[in-house]
Amino acid sequence: MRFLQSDSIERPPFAPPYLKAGRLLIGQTANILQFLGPRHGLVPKSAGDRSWTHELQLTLADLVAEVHDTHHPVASSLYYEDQKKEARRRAADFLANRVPKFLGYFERVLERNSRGDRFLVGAN
Ligand SMILES: N[C@@H](CCC(=O)N[C@@H](CS)C(=O)NCC(=O)O)C(=O)O
Repeated sequence: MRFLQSDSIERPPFAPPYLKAGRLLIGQTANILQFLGPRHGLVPKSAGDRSWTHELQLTLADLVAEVHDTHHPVASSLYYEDQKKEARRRAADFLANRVPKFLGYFERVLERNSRGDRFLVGAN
């Protein structure tokens, strides 16, 4: 984290993870994947498919943030031990309502992918 506070970095990422690729320093998981995907042949070529892939990744980022918040429902800066009561309520609601909504969504995306229901985007 000290590295990210160095004055010599013109475009500092807010937090890990970040990717250093030559002279580039790229933060935010979805942004890192958007950079790596085309370079490693992991996304289709069309702009529409790439935008859709990125949309799904951003939705996954929303899910990850909600998972985090089950343990830090009052404040990220507080220890889990200091917000256990609220965490219990938040986790119960998360499991009852949010997990089915997110997983139901991704199930539908899988089913509706006309190029193969084993993948969210494209045929592989
Ligand atoms: N939206 C970011 C989240 C990154 C993140 O939550 N990083 C954590 C460590 S894995 C962190 O250091 N957060 C510091 C903070 O939120 O203050 C991503 O998808 O990469």
